[in-house]
Order: sequence, then structure tokens, then C-alpha cells
Amino acid sequence: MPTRDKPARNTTAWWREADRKHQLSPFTDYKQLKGSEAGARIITRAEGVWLNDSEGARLLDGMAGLWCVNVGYGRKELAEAAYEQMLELPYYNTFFKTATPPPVELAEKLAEITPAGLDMVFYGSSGSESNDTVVRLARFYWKLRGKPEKQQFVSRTYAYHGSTMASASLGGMTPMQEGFGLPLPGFHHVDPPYWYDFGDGLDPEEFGRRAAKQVEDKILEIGADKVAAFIGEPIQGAGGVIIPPDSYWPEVQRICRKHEVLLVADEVITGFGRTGHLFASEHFGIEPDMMTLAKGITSGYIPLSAVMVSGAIGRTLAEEGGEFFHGYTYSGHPTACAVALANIAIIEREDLVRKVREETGPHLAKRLAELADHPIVGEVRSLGLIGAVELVADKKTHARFPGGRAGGLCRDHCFANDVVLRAVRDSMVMAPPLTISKEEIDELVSRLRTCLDLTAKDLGAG
Ligand code: PXG
Repeated sequence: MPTRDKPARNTTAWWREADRKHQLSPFTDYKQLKGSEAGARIITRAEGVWLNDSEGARLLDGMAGLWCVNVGYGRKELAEAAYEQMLELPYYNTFFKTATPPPVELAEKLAEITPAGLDMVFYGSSGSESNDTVVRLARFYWKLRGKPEKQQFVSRTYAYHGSTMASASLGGMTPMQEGFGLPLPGFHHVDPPYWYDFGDGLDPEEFGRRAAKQVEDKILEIGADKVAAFIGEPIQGAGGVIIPPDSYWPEVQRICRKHEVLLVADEVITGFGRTGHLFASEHFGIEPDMMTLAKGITSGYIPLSAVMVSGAIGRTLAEEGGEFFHGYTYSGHPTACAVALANIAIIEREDLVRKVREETGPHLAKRLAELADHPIVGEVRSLGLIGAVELVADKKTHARFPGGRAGGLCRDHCFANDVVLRAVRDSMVMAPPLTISKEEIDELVSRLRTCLDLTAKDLGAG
């Protein structure tokens, strides 16, 4: 009989205790988790959009893992692609004048499917690594172009570009910077195009132009001759699914071109069909000079990331020469690239992007719109299968509940009611697998409504 102090191996209680004792999980309050009786929920398997935990519960995964499992769980052919590649050639590097077939085949495929002009690729294993690569590439490019003083970067508050020191400097999450000596010198931030919180009563399109103007003002303040690049997520995901007004991105692109500042789209979340376009840059009408990809590139089945680079930058690298002193052991990992190729084949064969654009995306928007009359819902917004629900105390003034507790409360209710959603401040955000059915969307929204009711009750509202 296992005792309370010593649970039997590989049981829920044992995993929880070993987790508390030995694993330092990301973005976790260790004091809180290690001291809590409940411990972590142990997820043991998954199929489609459904997760199973070790205690037999079935959870609807409204977040596609962490915004990444685009083709859903349980895809045998991705496992087979990895298995076959591992037997053939599990690993070989792409340093020192060698290459292997999968990264080459994937590079050709990515050049074909990403927006016009992006036709070269530098691989990594995470979004963070790829955004670090952007910093290096941009600085290297301007040096080769005879403008070595173009070193600095502009991005936005609430941006998430990763957790390494350079990518967290590009990001605009203050808690990730304060106390860590970040941002590094040369990284600047402007307000996000977040109409709901920053709109000041302006018409959204006018607000979009004002938010873009802040980018220009910042470039001029630093000096255009010192700015290497502007980086932004077409839709800020971890920052709260901030969907900019249509006026924003074309204006940012015009400003970047005017001041010879590279435009970098971080499509780590928005890439591979999330918005109902293969890449959100297509929706917003921009042609970035670089684009970072991760997550949906393999649907999270294995780590892989990429920086897409324009032909113009690629030509400068090729024509001006000089070694690019940068790379990772796993740049162009053959097994990860083989999985990415199989994953993209699924997205194409199952017509997932069109389905998101024409069927499931509009269905999610319609069902979310029905939540707008809920007493604590201030706004719902979505594009394709990425969306947010704003929780407010006052629908008119957009005033939040005191203490910033509403999001966390609602998230905990969702988790207890077997639907996984994220809370970002007081926004509930969602990004389910692109394979989610209309019935499963109905289920997701109906569970969310129940949890909104419970949250309203906790807050004494409605
Ligand atoms: N760019 C964007 C837009 C991201 O969302 C990264 C880069 C970094 O990718 P890696 O692979 O290094 O994690 C991300 C990651 C959350 C959450 O809580 C979001 C991310 C990661 C972890 C948690 O919403 N996005």
C-alpha cells in the first residue's frame, strides 16, 4: 500500500510530487506551486482537440497547446515522418559546407508558400532563437550595406517575441525585463495598436493611423540612420490577441520603407493558417523583409523555427560576403524538418486554411458575438481561429474590475470545467487547433459562458 509520503511510482500523486521536487517549469511561481496541495495537472494523452489528464478527465484544448498544435493531436503521419527520418538519418548538421535533404526540401517549400519576396530561410529550434537570429541578421545586413550604425530596434509594449535575452528585449513584457537587466541597450518600444484599451474614443481606423505614427515618431527620435528594424506580431498573441485596425499595418510598412527600416513580421503564432490565411501578413496586406516562424510549422510535434529572409537581403549576404558568425547545433535538424514537411502536407491536403477562413473562423466569430451581451463582457474579437473576450466592470467606459483578478478567476473556472483557455490580464484568449469542428466550437463557447457566469458571481457582478 503506498503511503501518503511515498506514492507509488508513475501515479498522479507521484508525478505531482516529483514535479514539485525536481522540475522548474516556465513562467511559474515556484513558491505557490510547490506549496500547493493540488500541484500540476498531469496531461497524459490527446486526440483531435481533446486532452486527457491522468485522473481520467477530458479537456477541450482551446489553446492548441501553446498556440501551436495547428493540425490537432494524434497525427500518425507526423510520428511516421519522424520515425522514418530517424532511421535514415536522425541528425546531421548544416554547418561547414554540409546539408541534408529535409531542410533543403523544406526551404524550397517555405519559399514557395510564404509571401512574395521571402525566399531564403535560416533555421532554429524555437521562436526565441529565430528572433535572436533576426537581431543578428539585421545588424549584419546593414553592416554589409555600409551602414553599420543601423543597430537599433523598435517594437511594441505587450509584444512577445521570446524569452532569451535578445528576444525578451524585443518583447514588451515589463515583468520579463525588470530585474533582469533588460531590455538590452538599443531596444525601444511604442504603444500597441490596442484600440479597446488605448483607443481614447477615436474611431478604430483613425486610432490605427495614430498607433502607426508612434512608430515613425520613435524612429525619428532615435534617428532613422540608427534603426535597423521594426518587429511586430501581425496579431499580438500572448499580449492579449490584439487585432490591429486595418489602417495600421500598411501605414507601418510605408513608414518603414520611407526610413529604410527593415520590417519584420513575427508570425510564430499567426503563421500556418491561424487567421484563415496561411500567413497573417497576407490578410493585413504587408510584405515583410523578414518573417519568423515556429509553433505551427510542425504543429508543435517537434521543435523547429525559421527566419524567412527577403531576396534583397539574401542577395546582399551572397554578394557582399563575410562569414555570418551565428548558428545553432540544431539549425536545419533533419527530423524536425521532415515533420514540418509532413505537417504542411496535411494543412494543404485537408484544405485547413480555407476551412478556417470560410467555415470555422466565421462560426467562432458568430458564437463569440453571442457572448457580447454577457454582463461582464466588454468586447469580443477574432480573426480566423484566434480570438479574445474582454472582461470589464463597465461596458461603457471599459473600466476593469479592481485588482485585475477577473481574467485569472475565469481561467481557473475554465480549467476546472475542462476547457483550456488563457487569461492575459483581463482578456480571455483562445486559439484552438485548426481542425476544431463547429460542434466543438459550440462546446467551447458554451463552457466559456458557464465560466463567465461563475466569474461574474465571484465578482458580485451581473
Ligand atoms: N514569438 C511569438 C509571437 C510567440 O508567441 C515566441 C516568439 C517565442 O517562441 P518560443 O518557441 O521560443 O517559445 C512566441 C512564444 C503564452 C505563451 O503564455 C506564448 C508563447 C510562449 C509561451 C507562452 O501565451 N509564445
